[in-house]
Amino acid sequence: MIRSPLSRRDVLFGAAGMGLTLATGAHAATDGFLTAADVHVNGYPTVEAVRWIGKQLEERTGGRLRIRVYFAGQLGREGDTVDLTRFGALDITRVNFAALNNPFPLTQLFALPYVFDSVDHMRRVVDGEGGRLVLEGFEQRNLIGLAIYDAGSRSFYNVRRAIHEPQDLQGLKFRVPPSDIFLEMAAALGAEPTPLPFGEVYSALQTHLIDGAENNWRSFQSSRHFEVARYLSRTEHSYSPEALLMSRRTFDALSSDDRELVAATARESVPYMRSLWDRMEEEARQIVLASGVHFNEVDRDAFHKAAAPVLEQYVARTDLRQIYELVRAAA
Ligand code: BDP
Repeated sequence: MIRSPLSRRDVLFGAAGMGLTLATGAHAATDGFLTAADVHVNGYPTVEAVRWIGKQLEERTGGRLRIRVYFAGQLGREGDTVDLTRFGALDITRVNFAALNNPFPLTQLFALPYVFDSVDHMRRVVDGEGGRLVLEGFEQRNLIGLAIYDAGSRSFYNVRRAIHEPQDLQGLKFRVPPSDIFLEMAAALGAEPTPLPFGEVYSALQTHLIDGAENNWRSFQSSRHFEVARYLSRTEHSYSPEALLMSRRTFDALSSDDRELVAATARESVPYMRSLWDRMEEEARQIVLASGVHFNEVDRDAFHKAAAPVLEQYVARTDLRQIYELVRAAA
């Protein structure tokens, strides 16, 4: 079940309280627990991957370092958890690149429409120099980029009709994550974009505030959006990955051995997360299709063409050029 997300005020108020207990540094310094946030439900691959890191840390430090994961948006929207982490009120957050696009421009490239050709292409890029550059970029803003996880590809789903070509999106309101790229992309494809937090999409579909949204198989299923939106069209327009971020304040308060251990364990969690992802994505696909959701292929070329101006506008930017060249080289 979807929990209603905390209001911004609740989050900031709560954060102030947490901040007081953290005034001298990381949680780990006081009770051994690092706190981590995720908007996904218990059992989602990102939630499980962070739990896995916690278990490894616990074993390898004899219980000195552990992680407590607050899932299902208990600590608020993704953007809010990023702020809490920057200020050191939260130790770790896992968010999608879409939630980082506006405040952290280097994250934009990986969220662009049709910038990757496949999951393998995206994995090669995030594992290489391109991923490293993006992760390092967070340091200027008081965050440590621990890992990039992946999230498959995103496709459009809605309550009204099958989408075959971009013009079928016309007149329909689609929820997009709070990212200018997603807004521009949905508009370029002909939809009416409505930015909303992930936790509000289910009720927005039910009340017809929106006609649809877009996401990957696993999120479509675990959020139960598929119970309301019965048309899923395979646009695969974005492979926007996931970021695992740590508060720089927490990281700096660790001993240098612990810093190395945390960074290495987070890197090791990537293949673990991917094995969970591949299995759960397939399970989600089967659950959705067995429920009778109408699934259709689209005119891929027409979607590429309609989204191309958004891609071109971003890759022309000098700060994104180097990463774009790495993406093309790995294609
Ligand atoms: C999911 C991401 C999650 C985002 C969500 C969204 O895993 O982090 O919050 O999409 O669309 O795929 O907001």
